Formats: sequence, C-alpha cells, structure tokens
Amino acid sequence: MSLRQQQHPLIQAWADQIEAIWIQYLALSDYALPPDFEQVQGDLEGESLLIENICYQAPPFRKLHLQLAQVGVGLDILHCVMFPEPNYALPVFGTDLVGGRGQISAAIADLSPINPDRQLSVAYHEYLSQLPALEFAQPRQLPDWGEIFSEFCLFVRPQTDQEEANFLDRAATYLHWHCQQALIAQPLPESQVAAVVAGHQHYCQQQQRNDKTRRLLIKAFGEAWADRYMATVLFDS
Ligand code: BLA
Repeated sequence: MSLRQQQHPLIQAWADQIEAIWIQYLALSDYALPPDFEQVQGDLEGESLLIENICYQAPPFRKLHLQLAQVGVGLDILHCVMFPEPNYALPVFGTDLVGGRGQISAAIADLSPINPDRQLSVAYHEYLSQLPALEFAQPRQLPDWGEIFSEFCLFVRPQTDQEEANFLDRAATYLHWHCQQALIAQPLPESQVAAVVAGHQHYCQQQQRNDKTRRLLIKAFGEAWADRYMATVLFDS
C-alpha cells in the first residue's frame, strides 16, 4: 500500500487532484532528485517519519514538487511547490496540508508573487478578485515570514467536511488557472531575469524560516540533514 492510501482523506484527494491537473495541462518529464532523497525514513523520538517525493519538470516550470510525509500514525503532511523557470514572471504556486487523526490543522494554498514589486499581474489579480468570497470558521494567522504570500492566500483550519471541500475546490481553482496562464506566458527579456531570480531566492529563504517544518525534520534526521533537505529539496533557488 502506498503512503498516500494511509493518509488523511483530504491529503489523498488533494495529492490526486494536483497530479491530475499537472497531467491535464503540462508536458511532464522526470526531475531527478538526489537519490538519497526520493524516499526517506527517519526516527522522530521513537516514531517513524516517512517521506515520499514526486518530482517533475515541464515548461515553463523548472521543478514541480509534491511531497507526502507521515510521522508515526498521527501526523500527515502534503507539501507542494511549483517553481517557474526564472525567465518567466509567474507567481509560485505553493500548498501545504498538515494534520491527521481526522483533523487538518493547517490548510494553505497560494499563488505568491515573486516579481520585484511583489504584486500579482493584472490578469491574476482580476481573476482571483472575482472569485466568490469563502468563509471559514477558523481562519489562521500567518507567521511573520509569511509576508511572501499574496492577499489571496488561503490559510485555515477546516472544521467540517464542507470546509475541507471548499478548501480543496478553491485550491484546485488556483491550480487550474495557474497552469492555463503558465502555458500562454511569454518569456522575459534577459535584463529582467535577475530580478525574478532574486524573488525566488527571497521566497525560498522565507520558507526556510518555517520553524515548525525545521524542528520536525531536525528531530527525525538531525540538523545537518534537515538543513540540506530544506535547501536542496524543499526550497532550492
Ligand atoms: C505549518 N508545516 C506546518 C506545521 C508543520 C509543518 C508540522 C505546523 C502545523 C500547524 O501549525 O497546524 C511541517 N510541512 C511540514 C513538513 C514539511 C512540510 C515537515 O511541507 C515537509 C517535509 N509550508 C510549505 C509550503 C507552504 C507552507 C509550500 O512547505 C505554503 C505555500 C506553509 N506550513 C506553512 C505555514 C504554516 C505551516 C504558513 C504555519 C506556520 C505557523 O503557523 O507558524
């Protein structure tokens, strides 16, 4: 049985949808991760930590990464980031689900602007602004490093099946739109690439400040491994 089949149903459903949407729109080819990072097993204070990585590239994305993880039997994690090629001014699509034992504690999805003015393009802004507002009983507050996220960032603790379905539906809407836009995006002139690279670096640096992720990885694998994993697999720029 794959790791996915043992995870929280929202994580299974979102992982399946992400892959289906990627296949629908993108010309996927394999992206080789360092071999020791494809499947990873560690020990977190006696509980096992299991990580499964799925990684592709597809124009105009240099890396499409979906990671599923399970800590013991109680904590399930989905992590996904789509890194555009640096000669495209596309936002970074990122999503994280953390939870288990029937409750997702953190559900997050965003299209994060990486261009120098830290604004989404007019097309993205117009599209995202006209989506109907969603109400969640328990919206969550972003930590300070979360300044990288857009005003359309969803960050909630879903309370009911309906709220889980609403999160999934909206996050999938973001992903469909993003793939459609990516396919018609025009490459930037060379003179603007350095600014986009700087934007990607800033995004990755801020994500690496997520102590909740770091601490969990350090407990299971030690500090050197955790730093290398965060800097080369999760958030390399
Ligand atoms: C939160 N991420 C968390 C939490 C854990 C992890 C345990 C705390 C859950 C909670 O507060 O309820 C753990 N996430 C992981 C681990 C991995 C992971 C171990 O991906 C990988 C091995 N994180 C991302 C991405 C985004 C993201 C792509 O990886 C967003 C696009 C966001 N995770 C994110 C945020 C929080 C979080 C904003 C809440 C942080 C906080 O409240 O301080």
